[in-house]
Amino acid sequence: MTSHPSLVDEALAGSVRALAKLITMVENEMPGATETLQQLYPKTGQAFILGITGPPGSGKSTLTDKITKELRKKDFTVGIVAVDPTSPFTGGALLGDRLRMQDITSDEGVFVRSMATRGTLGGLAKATADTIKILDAFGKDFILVETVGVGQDEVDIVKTADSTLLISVPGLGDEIQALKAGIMEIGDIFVVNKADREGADRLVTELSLMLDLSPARGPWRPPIIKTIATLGEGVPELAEKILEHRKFLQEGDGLLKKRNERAREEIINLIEQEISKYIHKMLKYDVTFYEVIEQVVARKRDPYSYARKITEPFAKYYQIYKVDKGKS
Ligand SMILES: Nc1nc2c(ncn2[C@@H]2O[C@H](COP(=O)(O)OP(=O)(O)O)[C@@H](O)[C@H]2O)c(=O)[nH]1
Ligand SMILES: [Mg+2]
Repeated sequence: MTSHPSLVDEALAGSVRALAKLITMVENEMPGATETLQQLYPKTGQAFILGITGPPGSGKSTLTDKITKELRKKDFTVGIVAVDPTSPFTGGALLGDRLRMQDITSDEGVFVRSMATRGTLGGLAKATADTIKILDAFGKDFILVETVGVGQDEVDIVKTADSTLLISVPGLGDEIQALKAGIMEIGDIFVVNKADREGADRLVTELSLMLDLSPARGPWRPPIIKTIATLGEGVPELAEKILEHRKFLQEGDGLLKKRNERAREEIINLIEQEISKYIHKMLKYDVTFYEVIEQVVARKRDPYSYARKITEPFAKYYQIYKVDKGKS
């Protein structure tokens, strides 16, 4: 397997097509994907990754578009990764949405990528993380990741962000309940969008109370910003808060801490994937495995001791490893 030096070189020279091809290749785990990521890895770590999450229809795509324009005014380059399958970046857009997006998609400083829907969300999280790395390696200053904030899997995607915007809107009825369901703590900046609607101020108050009640969150108190995304109202203030949070993380040890935690999880995931890849290969070619299955079903043996037997080399290796690491 080889990496794709030509694609990498073309993308580095500024070819948007090469960049898109490279992402497709890595997304689909085509041959050379890992080598490409290996090659690009030293160039990553420069971009600031901003997660944008909230319920469907809350205005994530509209805000992503407006925040991008604000960042472009400050001469930052921007990569957008839309994980939300209904977002207007995804081609299935309504005409109005497509027109709305047009000026950012024709801007050279902006690269938009929609993630294809995956069979498994684990796969989606990995594909998203890999896409972010590629955009990072190719010099985007900011990478905005739009994702629907509904389940644990989306929360996992948001975990790849340095900073997260949590969008809510008035008039959903149980919006606070929805936020409480596990995602409140991931918000670094709270956005009350559709502030042209009734109930926006009440929602701000409720959010503020909830933040007061939530357990110690450290020195950063998430600000709450009201926006009307369609009109761009409140977006300059929001962009300022984003830059403020970035500065806060960079000047303290926040960014390093987040990235250490992320690297730790990533390394462990990769090791697990490698090991499980070999176990699957082994069992695939092991003709006696079918017998084992039959015996387990017939209760002639138990699955636990078989699992131990297959992984025995790791257990042995661990004994050596333990002593070895203990010494040095
Ligand atoms: N009234 C109002 N409508 C908005 C606002 N922001 C977005 N919308 C509309 O809400 C709909 C959903 O927006 P979209 O950005 O696609 O939401 P997403 O599903 O969270 O990405 C669109 O029709 C937008 O034009 C706002 O601040 N006020
Ligand atoms: Mg959307």
